[in-house]
Amino acid sequence: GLDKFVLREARGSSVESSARLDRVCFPFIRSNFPSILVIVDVNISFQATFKPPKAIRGGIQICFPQLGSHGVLEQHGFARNQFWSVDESPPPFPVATSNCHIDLILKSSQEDLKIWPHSYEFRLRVSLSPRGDLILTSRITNISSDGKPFQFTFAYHTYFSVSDISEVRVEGLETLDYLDNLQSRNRCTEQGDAVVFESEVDKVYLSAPSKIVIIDHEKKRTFVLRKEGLPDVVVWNPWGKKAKAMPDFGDDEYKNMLCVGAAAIEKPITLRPGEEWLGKQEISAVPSSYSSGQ
Ligand code: TA6
Repeated sequence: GLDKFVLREARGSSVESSARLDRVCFPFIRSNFPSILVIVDVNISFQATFKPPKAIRGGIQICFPQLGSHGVLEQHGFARNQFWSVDESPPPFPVATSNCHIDLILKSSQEDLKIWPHSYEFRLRVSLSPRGDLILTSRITNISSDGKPFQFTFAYHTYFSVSDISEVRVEGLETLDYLDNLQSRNRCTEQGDAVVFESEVDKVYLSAPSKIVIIDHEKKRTFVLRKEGLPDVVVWNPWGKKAKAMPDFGDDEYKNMLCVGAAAIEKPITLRPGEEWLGKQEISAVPSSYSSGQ
């Protein structure tokens, strides 16, 4: 429950009853266990704008009901730019989650309905497991009374903090098909025995396995990302030229970040009235002796 946590803005004060989600999620610190932040270690740009309605460059952005600019809505949809409320009495969870959690809720506002005319309830549970894994579970319900289904795409756009992008290796995506956003979303196939980074990357890997590992050799650390209900994986690094063009991102910050996030993009989710969808992402950080076969 809320009393077990201190939720902090990245460089601001504690959040009490409502908050913008990109501010709430990270850093996310259990009051009697402040090293959680170090364990999870997501990246927030030093140039990030903390003033609404601009989304903060970093953390884990909740992209709903659209990822990127592929649709009529603003980039990554409106959910990441909204104020969410603490959900005091969420309905029972269909999957087991840790006792150490907070529930947040977003409902369609009159403003949202003008641009996306579908009534929804979006419940997000942010949990920490006893060993420090960070688990995000989203439940989205179609509560329309018009009898109509709606469709959406979704991503946990996760900025990992890495020591040197050129030394990072991502395993689990090799040989998969992907949509390349740098080539008009052309469908291509990944070659090689892991994904490594030498230039700008902006890809959506399709039908990815439920476990992806991000190996940071220099920090001797591996992030393990596990997912459910989210077939795709977004991978993004802007590299130098794009970084320079982004006002809320330092010129060299691309060297120390990598976005890898569970997503549902290629095949949008369809929800009929009364239906609920669940999408989960879990991140663990383990020492680098870890091998992806474990
Ligand atoms: O990774 C998908 C993507 O849409 C990229 O094309 C890039 O724009 C990135 O997200 C960052 O999005 P943001 O809106 O945070 O600048």
